[in-house]
Amino acid sequence: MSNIAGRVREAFRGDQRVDADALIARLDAVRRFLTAVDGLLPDADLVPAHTLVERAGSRLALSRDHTVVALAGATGSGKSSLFNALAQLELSPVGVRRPTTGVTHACVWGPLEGANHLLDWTGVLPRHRFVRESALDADDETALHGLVLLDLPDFDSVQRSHRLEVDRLLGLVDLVVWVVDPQKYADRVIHDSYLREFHRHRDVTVVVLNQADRLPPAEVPRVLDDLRRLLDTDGLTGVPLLATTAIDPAGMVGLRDALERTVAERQAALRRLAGDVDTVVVGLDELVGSARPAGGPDDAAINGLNRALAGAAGVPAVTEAVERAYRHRAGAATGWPVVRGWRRLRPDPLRRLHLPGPSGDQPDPAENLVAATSVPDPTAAQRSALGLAIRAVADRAAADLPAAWPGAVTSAARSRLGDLPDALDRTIAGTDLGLDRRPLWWRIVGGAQWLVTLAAVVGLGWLVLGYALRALGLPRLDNPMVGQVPLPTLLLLGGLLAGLLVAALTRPVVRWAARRARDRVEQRLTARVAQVGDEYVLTPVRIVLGSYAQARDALRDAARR
Ligand SMILES: Nc1nc2c(ncn2[C@@H]2O[C@H](COP(=O)(O)OP(=O)(O)OP(=O)(O)O)[C@@H](O)[C@H]2O)c(=O)[nH]1
Ligand SMILES: [Mg+2]
Repeated sequence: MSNIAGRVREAFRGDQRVDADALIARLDAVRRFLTAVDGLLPDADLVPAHTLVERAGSRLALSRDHTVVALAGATGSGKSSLFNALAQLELSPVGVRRPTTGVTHACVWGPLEGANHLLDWTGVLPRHRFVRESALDADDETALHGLVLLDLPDFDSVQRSHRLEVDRLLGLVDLVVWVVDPQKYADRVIHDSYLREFHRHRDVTVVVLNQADRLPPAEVPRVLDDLRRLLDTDGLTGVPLLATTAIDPAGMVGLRDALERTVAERQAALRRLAGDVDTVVVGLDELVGSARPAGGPDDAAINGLNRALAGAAGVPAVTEAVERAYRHRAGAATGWPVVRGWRRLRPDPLRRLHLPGPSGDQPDPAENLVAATSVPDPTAAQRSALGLAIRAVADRAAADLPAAWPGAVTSAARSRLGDLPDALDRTIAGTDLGLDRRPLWWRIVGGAQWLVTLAAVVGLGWLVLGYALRALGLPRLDNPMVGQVPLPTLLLLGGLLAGLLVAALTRPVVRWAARRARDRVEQRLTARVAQVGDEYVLTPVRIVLGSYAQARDALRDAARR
């Protein structure tokens, strides 16, 4: 048994007064509960709570100066006889043909006007409403002013409509007087189907053993004891139990007194609703329990989700392409100018993925709306890994929750699964890969490459010119010497060698920088993809966990008597 059920059960205190404001606060708590769990728990489990909120709202809005009391029992137990005896008028026909009463009759003590809305709400037809206010006995009846007494059909009827009518009214009235007779007081139907169900309404339950005159006087206490024992078994320990005789005014005194006290207290309506709240709270307790889940999905599950999202988003393909693109672009900027042009002929690896290509070569922003990139679609394995990771997030988040909740958490985690691919793609497309800027050192190395190449070209031109002059027999050029080597030769060979040397020295640096660019982009993309996971998977899960916490707190407030 959970804390809440325990608290509700312990809270029964016989004729303890119910504070109207406290009751309204409890009903508000039930309302808050329903708002918190709306759409998360099966509607069928919430029907009693919705019914309570609706009924209690109506009852409290109607007259609180009236007390609606129903006479309920098996056919022939004497409900109509008691009704007439209390009213001291023949209002509800009493008969030998069973069942006699087919529709509910009502008698109001005091003016009918105030009670009419209440009777409209209970659905008693106007032609079956009576007023017990006669000038002759006005004083005798004052003690019952405010009583609205209902004579119900039999609940064990051969007529199904009677039973439905009884069940409907038992859900609405403020106090029930269960009428049993010496023959049928131990019948299973009344105990199993009715009295036991009312054990949370002990303080608005009265049981009368009618037709007591049919028993030898010495037998009455024995039958009452037996009945008391049965009531104890029904969970109705302590409810008022009286013997009545409808055909003898002296045999009505005890019941009349009990009704006068009830009417004077004006507590029955509140107690009945308090009992209803107790019943509903205990019913809901199983759905909510008292678990205090961790603040949200745990870190290991979130890391797993982020890895799966990165896989499904194609982050490895993009980072790979970034590394290659870096090498490609750096090579084009710093490579040996003699072969640089040839490099440019090869496509940029990022362009192939429809990611920002070489500077100024941005993809069309309109493409960003849907399927912005051409990053390969996730494979079946990546898709199933993502499914599993989402499941793991939900399972871990719902691990401590009662059985009704994990389903809601899983649905929330998967609720935006359909939007994920586009969201991931847009994120990849919108992430700055940091390759737009041409680093200064590329330009310096590139400039150096041009210089040495220029030197080689000058040397070559010089040599060619020297050969040409010699071939034409013209005066020779004076080749300055650097050490043993003529300057043009030095320029040509030195330039070519220096170009190759710079290219060879730059290559490992480019590789290293490309790996760094790849790591940087990987970090950036992983963070962005994690944001998508947060928005599309974790946030819906947190919302459900928040609803759970609100529902649990609301139910705890509703349980507070
Ligand atoms: N001796 C005796 N007879 C009673 C008493 N109360 C009711 N009766 C008789 O029991 C029979 C049934 O009484 P009703 O008042 O019609 O019983 P009911 O519970 O209204 O029956 P339904 O309307 O069919 O559900 C009638 O013949 C009554 O006269 C009582 O206290 N003593
Ligand atoms: Mg009757």
